[in-house]
Amino acid sequence: MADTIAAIATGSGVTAIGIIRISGAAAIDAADSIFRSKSGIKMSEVVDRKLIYGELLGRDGCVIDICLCTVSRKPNSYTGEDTAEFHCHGSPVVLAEALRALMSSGVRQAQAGEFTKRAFLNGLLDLSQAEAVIDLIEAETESASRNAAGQLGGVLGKKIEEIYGALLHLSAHFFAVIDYPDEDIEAFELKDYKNTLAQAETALCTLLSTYNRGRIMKDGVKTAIIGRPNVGKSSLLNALLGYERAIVTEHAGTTRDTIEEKIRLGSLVLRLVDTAGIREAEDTAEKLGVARARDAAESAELVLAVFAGSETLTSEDEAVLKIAQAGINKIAVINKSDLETKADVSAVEKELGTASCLSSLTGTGLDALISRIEQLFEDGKHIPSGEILTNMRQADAVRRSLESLRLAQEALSSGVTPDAVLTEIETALSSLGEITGRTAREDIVSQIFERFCVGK
Ligand SMILES: Nc1nc2c(ncn2[C@@H]2O[C@H](COP(=O)(O)OP(=O)(O)OP(=O)(O)O)[C@@H](O)[C@H]2O)c(=O)[nH]1
Ligand SMILES: [Mg+2]
Repeated sequence: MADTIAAIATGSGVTAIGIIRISGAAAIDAADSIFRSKSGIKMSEVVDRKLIYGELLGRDGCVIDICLCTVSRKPNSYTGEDTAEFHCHGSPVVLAEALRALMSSGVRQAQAGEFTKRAFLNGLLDLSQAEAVIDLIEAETESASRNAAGQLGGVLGKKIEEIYGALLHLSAHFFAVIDYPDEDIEAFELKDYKNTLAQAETALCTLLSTYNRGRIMKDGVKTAIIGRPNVGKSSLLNALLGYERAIVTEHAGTTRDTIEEKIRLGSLVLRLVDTAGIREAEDTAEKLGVARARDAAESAELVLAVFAGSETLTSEDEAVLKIAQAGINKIAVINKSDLETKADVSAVEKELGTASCLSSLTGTGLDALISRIEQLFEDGKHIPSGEILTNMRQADAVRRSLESLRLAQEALSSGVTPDAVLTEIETALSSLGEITGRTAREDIVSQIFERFCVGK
């Protein structure tokens, strides 16, 4: 039997309410060991999910808080085990002392994600739902939180299980045909098989096609701000952030290293990366900085190529144009619009399309740039409810499953023996099972829960 664990479930620091969770066979006895209800009733005698008012006791038996306690017995609890919760005043000192008192009654400190891991191991959540818990906690936008809530409710797991079920049925039939060739089992209905495989492929393709939006929704849009020195890249970063994050000076070559900051634009999160000015650098540090700037542009979802409108274009600007052209999404920014325009804006627009003219100094034109970025990445304001794939591990499993399904279809069409088709279907099933946790390896499951916070 798993041992009994406890943790402070609420955030560190002073809060209005602080919650301590306990889970395991000894949870309710442990709760009774540090709690004295006002009415005199023991928590072991209280019905599930009823809040009981009383005194919380420290290791020396003295009262350390007046709080509420509730219990939920297995299997009707978050973890599927007996659980107890204290709702205390949110003093870190009180919570830490209560936890120590629990430890001295034989309960141990929970590891990161251990409550949710127990819920998964006890079959209350599948792995996609467990992963949605952390996605929900970490969601930075409304879309991301709604999608995670849908997945916590089982939307993704259900979708995967439907495909899994159809393939499993197919596989069982193949096995029967191979293992009992003389039995009266429905003959190979090739057309049905092809249909099932094609339907599974379409469903997985549709799911995988949501991953790009999902990745952006979860991790934000990596946005590289590039340009030659002194065009106002750091000023643009600061203007977008609304505070002086990066050092700005009139000297070319001020920014040496990349600087990354997140901002929220409506339903979008941008991971802005300010970079060193692109030029033939003399010293090693600047050379490395320029290399990092190029790397940032290469790996970015969006490149903001900044030019100084107040100066004529240079060969360094040409280099920036080339780098930006290779980007997946790019917007030319003609900065310093508060000064007289000397740059050949049409030359920039010929390469990168309509430019956004703005002044990082005065803020003019900044809102228009922000709207453009939002339009580029927002999906018609559609708020998802769990149908968007946001997780790299899950996307990879879908990809591998699709690959196996394609091989299975090829094998079926080319008329090879049924066992070759079956092998591919089995591989596809195994990959799909990783998403819900049917077939996920133990080390991978452990890795997933290590990402959680303690107390969840
Ligand atoms: N007039 C005007 N000056 C600006 C504007 N944006 C930036 N500047 C000035 O341009 C100079 C360079 O700005 P930075 O933001 O440091 O330029 P940078 O591209 O980050 O430069 P490096 O880090 O050296 O590559 C500073 O003196 C800024 O005050 C603008 O919109 N208008
Ligand atoms: Mg700079």
